[in-house]
Amino acid sequence: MFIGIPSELESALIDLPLPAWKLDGSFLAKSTMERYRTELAAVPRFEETAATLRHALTGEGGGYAVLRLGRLAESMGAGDRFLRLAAGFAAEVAVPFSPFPNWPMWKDIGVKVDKDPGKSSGIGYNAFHIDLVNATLPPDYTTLLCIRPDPLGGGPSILSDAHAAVARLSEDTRVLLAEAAYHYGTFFDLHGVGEEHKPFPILDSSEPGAGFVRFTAKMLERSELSPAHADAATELAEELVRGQVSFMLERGDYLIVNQHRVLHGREALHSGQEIVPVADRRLLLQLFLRTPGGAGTAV
Ligand SMILES: O=C(O)CCC(=O)C(=O)O
Ligand SMILES: [Fe+2]
Repeated sequence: MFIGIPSELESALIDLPLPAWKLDGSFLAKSTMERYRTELAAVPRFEETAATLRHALTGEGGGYAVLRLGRLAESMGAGDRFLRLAAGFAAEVAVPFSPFPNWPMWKDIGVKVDKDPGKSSGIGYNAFHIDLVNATLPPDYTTLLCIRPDPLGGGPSILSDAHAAVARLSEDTRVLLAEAAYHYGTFFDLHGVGEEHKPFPILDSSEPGAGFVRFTAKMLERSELSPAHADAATELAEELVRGQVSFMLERGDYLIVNQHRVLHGREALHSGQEIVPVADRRLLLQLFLRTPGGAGTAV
């Protein structure tokens, strides 16, 4: 699931004059999508790399990919021109958008030592979840671009095939997971992701292997659930861990996750974050994608 960039492609991308992106509401403007596509399609070996990426995300047994953009980040610096290239790759998968009206398209995930350690930008174990779990239309893809790994060497990413985990559970547990008995978090002023879903079922009524597994293991400690539903959710969380893969994102790695198939999270950062200057701490940039033509494309 690691996709390297052929050196021919790399050298051509370094000089590619992609313009600044424009948004139309919370979505990447059509004019930007088209301009990036036209520029990138003309670069040797781009189309085959984009096809490999799409196959990794949607093909049998797939669901996530890591594009290795580290040498590009090295030669270009991880500034705006690099972010345009990463957005160009993302736009080959689906339409980039920002659900948060007051945030830029790429949202910072830094490290905050005072935050709930288990939540985004916290220093602890970030348990398996899909992003925007309590929206009726979670983003089809979540993407994380690594600008700086943890200088102390912690925080590997974890990924797990959600439908495979569900398939290992008993029928009784699956029945409980299909009940609208779960809730998590707050929902305020979000765009392009539908309405608040509260309470929600973890499994929707679609056939096995299809639909979102609408789950966050963070609810186990932070939401009040009935004992039976809490037990079912705990079993799912355990199966996700049993099936997990884990790896460290390096500078310039671009992790793209198909939220219909794979749940993600992150192991704890290394201890001692307090003494790392804020400017040296781990930094990811997050971008969400919406599949064109799918429900929820309209702003
Ligand atoms: O820090 C990470 O690697 C993952 C963060 C994450 O999943 C999130 O903020 O939603
Ligand atoms: Fe996440």
